Amino acid sequence: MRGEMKKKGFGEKLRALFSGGRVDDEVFDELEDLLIEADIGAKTVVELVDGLRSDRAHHDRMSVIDEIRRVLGGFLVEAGDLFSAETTNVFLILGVNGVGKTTTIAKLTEYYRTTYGDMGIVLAAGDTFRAAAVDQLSRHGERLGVRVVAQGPGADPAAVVYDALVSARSRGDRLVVADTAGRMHTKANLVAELTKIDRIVATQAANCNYKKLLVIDGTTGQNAYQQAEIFHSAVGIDAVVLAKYDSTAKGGILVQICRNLGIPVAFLGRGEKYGDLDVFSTDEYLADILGE
Ligand SMILES: Nc1nc2c(ncn2[C@@H]2O[C@H](COP(=O)(O)OP(=O)(O)O)[C@@H](O)[C@H]2O)c(=O)[nH]1
Ligand SMILES: [Mg+2]
Repeated sequence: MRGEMKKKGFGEKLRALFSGGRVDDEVFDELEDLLIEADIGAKTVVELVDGLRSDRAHHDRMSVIDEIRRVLGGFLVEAGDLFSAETTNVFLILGVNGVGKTTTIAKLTEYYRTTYGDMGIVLAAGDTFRAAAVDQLSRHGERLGVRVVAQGPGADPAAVVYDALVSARSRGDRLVVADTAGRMHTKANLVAELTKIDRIVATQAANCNYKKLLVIDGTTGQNAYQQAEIFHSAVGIDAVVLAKYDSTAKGGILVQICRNLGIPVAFLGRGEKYGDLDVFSTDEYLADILGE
């Protein structure tokens, strides 16, 4: 797989860096560059490498990797299980156009159905901006055998989510997963749209387990961080899903998101098939990016 090879690249570069047996300032400079390239964030990288430089104990590859693992592991946060068996769950799926929201919704449906059995899932076609978006979600719903609640093009997304919630309640469904448009025409506009939909859904879902999941595109690096900042300050994000992790070496952005914004990570999207979604595990993720 192309993505696997790229990701291994980081671990392999680390290995190459220490292959000469010497660990001097130049090696640490190159390590700094490598970590910056991986989108871990300048602040974390400088602290980490300064720490390594000043501690004479870190003079071989394994001790350096262990220290990187320890430091990054201290910043990454697992979201854990977002689903509540006690009540109706409403998951609002947010993110800018093209990051992988609709695909993630299909994968989440598959994941929760597999994990909790047939507890009743309904999808809300809240991306009402493009007719094609409703069709795309409807096709997933058909294939997965779950209901999709939709209204006409241009409908108010909050009204669609509300309909889906009412319908879920009347049928005893336990999970509503709602798509959104995430148009990034202007930041002010996006924030206004987000706060409106959040306010309405929060009111309607007052007794529900209401979670806001932000999908980010793993191939976009620093851009994904800026999106997380905007969405988090607008509505408060409960957890991040890193999509397209199969085709990127840029997964380091999660360190910045966890550390600076305090948002935990729920899932990694690793492909376009329904099963290509992994629950985020700090240990597995670090083993993956460090190539160990
Ligand atoms: N390789 C890969 N492609 C993905 C993944 N998630 C989504 N995509 C693709 O990214 C494109 C945009 O996805 P979509 O779900 O429509 O994004 P949305 O606009 O945010 O709803 C589609 O071509 C998807 O097949 C993933 O985890 N890995
Ligand atoms: Mg979509």
